[in-house]
Amino acid sequence: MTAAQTNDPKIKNLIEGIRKLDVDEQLALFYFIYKEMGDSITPAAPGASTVSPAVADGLFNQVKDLSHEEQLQLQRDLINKADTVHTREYGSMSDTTKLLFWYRLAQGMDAHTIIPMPPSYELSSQSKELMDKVKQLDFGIQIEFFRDYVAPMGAEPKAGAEV
Ligand code: 45D
Repeated sequence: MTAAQTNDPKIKNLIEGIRKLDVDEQLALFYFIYKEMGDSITPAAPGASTVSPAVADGLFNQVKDLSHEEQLQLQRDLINKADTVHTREYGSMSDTTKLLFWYRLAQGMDAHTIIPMPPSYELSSQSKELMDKVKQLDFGIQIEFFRDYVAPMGAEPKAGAEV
């Protein structure tokens, strides 16, 4: 379920820049952005009415039970749009629910139920530049940017009851 993508050129350029990074670097950058945003992400945000916490948690709980290596692979699969049971389930979620799912993953990393970042991981200078640009966006635009970034990830859900 992918809503219309923004036409805001600032957001488009940023997303294009990020998608050019390799998958692991995208994951790392996304985590650093999460860290940077910290407490400004609150589940009581304006779009909260279009979010399905039970759906996000349903997928999150499945991921939590995987091995660390499988958890990392699943996140790579989402970015690579690989077609798996999990990425199809992801693809069936609303865009804001996808965002909540990523937020849960990041929280899970902090709680060590999800594979954490290697402690010495350093962002490339290219990623740091992108991060600075994200930081300069107004909060509302940042949210729009995140939503557009995570919306096309994963795979299309199959028709009918099949997942
Ligand atoms: O070994 O309206 C590497 C809601 C290297 C509410 C790695 C919201 C190799 C409703 C690949 C780096 C809250 C949903 C390992 C709004 C290696 C609403 C691992 C807002 C281990 C607006 C890297 C939600 C890994 C928002 C595992 C704004 C990286 C949510 C994982 C924002 C990175 C969420 C992850 C963000 C990043 C989540 C999981 C920014 C997640 C970022």
